[in-house]
Amino acid sequence: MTDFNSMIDALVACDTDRVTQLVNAAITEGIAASDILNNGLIAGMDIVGERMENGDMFIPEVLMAAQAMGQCVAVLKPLLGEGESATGASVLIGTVKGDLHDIGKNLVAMMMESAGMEVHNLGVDIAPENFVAMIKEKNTQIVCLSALLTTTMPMMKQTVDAIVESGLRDQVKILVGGAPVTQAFADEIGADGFAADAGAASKLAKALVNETR
Ligand code: B12
Repeated sequence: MTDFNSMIDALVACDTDRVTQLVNAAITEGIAASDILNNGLIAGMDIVGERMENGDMFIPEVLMAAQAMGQCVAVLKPLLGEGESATGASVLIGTVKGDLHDIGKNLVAMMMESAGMEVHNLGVDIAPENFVAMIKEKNTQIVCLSALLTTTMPMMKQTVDAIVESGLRDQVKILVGGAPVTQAFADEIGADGFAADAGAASKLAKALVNETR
């Protein structure tokens, strides 16, 4: 029987082998990949975050937990498909300049890919001008900006502003997300949408693509 607490404990303990083993066991038991992700892995990362904040866990350990999470996400990836597709939509996704967090952004990319979108994942620490250059190169319809730090949220606004200045604003829909980001912030900086998790992000992207067709 799957016990999400053991999975959470193993992730918090940075025990990659154990957490991977528990994820595989849960899959064999028929637990939905999205439940494993939300109730096991993301719940575990939340505890890692709290410990980090309280000074009970340090960067090297947080990185190890993040790596363990990455390995499990790779196992879940083929199982996270999403039915209805938005085939052909070209999506750009990246973490804004100054920010190196990529786990959530990669999950969003993965959900969008499995929904049939053509996703160009630019990586982390992406400057506004690089987003602009890639929109031109990839003929993008949806731009997704991720930020996990309150200090890099203003870079989202700078990126939106750079897209406006480049004259490309009417061609793209801009989505923003990441733990500190809210709908109110998205409205304030002139983005087209916000979603709190990868599943909702993918649904929103599909809805926006269908709207513009
Ligand atoms: C793992 C981690 C790290 C790892 C990152 C490894 C990696 N490859 O990503 C490392 C160790 C490198 C790291 C470094 C730092 N971190 Co850090 N980190 C975290 C931690 C524990 C987990 C983040 C995570 O992966 N969560 C799981 C994913 C799945 O969730 P998510 O990212 O929120 O994504 C979901 C949604 O937000 C949404 N989403 C995400 N992106 C997008 C984009 C769009 C368009 C949409 C629609 C939706 C969307 O969908 C995702 C999936 O459902 C968080 C704590 C936390 N619980 O958030 C701290 C945290 C974000 N870090 C923090 C800090 C302070 C730092 C450092 C400054 C620490 C330091 N002193 O050096 C550095 C900064 C480095 C930098 N320049 O970026 C703080 C930020 C505080 C703040 N107010 O800004 C946090 C909150 C920890 C804390 N409580 O103090 N960190």
